[in-house]
Amino acid sequence: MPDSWVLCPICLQRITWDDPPLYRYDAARDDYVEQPVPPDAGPEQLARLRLAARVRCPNQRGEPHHLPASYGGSGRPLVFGLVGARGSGKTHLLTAMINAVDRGDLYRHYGLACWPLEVLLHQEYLRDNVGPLIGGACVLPPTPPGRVMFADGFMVAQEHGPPRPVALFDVAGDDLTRVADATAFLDVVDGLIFVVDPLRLDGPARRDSTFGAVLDLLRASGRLPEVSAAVVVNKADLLRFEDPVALWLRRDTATLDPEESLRESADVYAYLHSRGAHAWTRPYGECTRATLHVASATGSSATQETDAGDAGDARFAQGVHPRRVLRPLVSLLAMNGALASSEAARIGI
Ligand SMILES: Nc1nc2c(ncn2[C@@H]2O[C@H](COP(=O)(O)OP(=O)(O)O)[C@@H](O)[C@H]2O)c(=O)[nH]1
Ligand SMILES: [Mg+2]
Ligand SMILES: [Zn+2]
Repeated sequence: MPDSWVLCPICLQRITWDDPPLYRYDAARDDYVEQPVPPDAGPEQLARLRLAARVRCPNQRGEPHHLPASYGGSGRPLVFGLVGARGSGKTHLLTAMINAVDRGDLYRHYGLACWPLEVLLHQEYLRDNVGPLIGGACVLPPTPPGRVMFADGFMVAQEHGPPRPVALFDVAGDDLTRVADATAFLDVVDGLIFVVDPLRLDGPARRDSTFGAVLDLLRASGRLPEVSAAVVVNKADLLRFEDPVALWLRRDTATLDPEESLRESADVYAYLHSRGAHAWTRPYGECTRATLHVASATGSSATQETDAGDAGDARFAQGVHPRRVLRPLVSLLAMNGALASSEAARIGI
């Protein structure tokens, strides 16, 4: 009999899944408690118990985390991550994206039902990231270097389809190539969001070494053909006088249209080339399926509230108004079959 193991989407370890003990989330205690199974429970009662039950990941490193009891049967998780230089806006973009998912945009516009993969970690992410940025218009603190972090995850399901786990990782800056757990991440990643920082387009290097480094690692391990890419020109609010970037940023359509996706990709590609930023388009040329996007995580730049220059006090004085942040994720879901339709099949080809 083959070993029954699954990939934990949170710590990225292989874990054995052999009739594990059940837990349930107890809202009053705000924690997981063991879920006893009555010895005389019938199959229907068992099925009902399992529906809400959780299994604790046996990996002792890091925070304890729990997966849906149905996880063992739900197939390999989709693992997505953000790549880009420090300061390119990965954390803000991911936060705006998760906010959009959390308020139900994937279901409303694309018919994809979503629920949290891990209740406690999801609540933590809302409290530490989504609340301060979207609710408080605060600049989020820089991600500590040297880490590949599980940010949040969802179970996603199309009508009548089986649920699929999706895990999102916030990768800390330029040192992905030097971090030990980056290897574990790159060994299983399915889709990458490459974040282009327009502020670097004027710099002398006109490149982002993280893009090339990740592509080179994936090529070396033979995984490049399996990984899809969404290249995002983030902070596009800074480019509001630059056609066609500005035109795309103002569009507010939320449908999965391969024609439109191709036009946006072609425009962004041409824009990056016109700025001499060829290295930034590498993922488009090298990954089998890829799209290019325009987005703004926050809608405007942050301003310093005090004149003391305290980093902690920076805020978005005009409020936070994310633009087109969900599309890169929608494209990855389409390119990886979690969003399946005749339109989705033509995204990123
Ligand atoms: N104008 C503008 N600034 C942004 C946007 N997204 C992020 N920033 C700024 O970029 C800086 C770095 O963002 P962060 O998400 O921490 O970058 P990371 O290091 O790639 O995770 C922050 O100070 C933000 O204020 C955006 O969409 N527009
Ligand atoms: Mg960050
Ligand atoms: Zn785990």
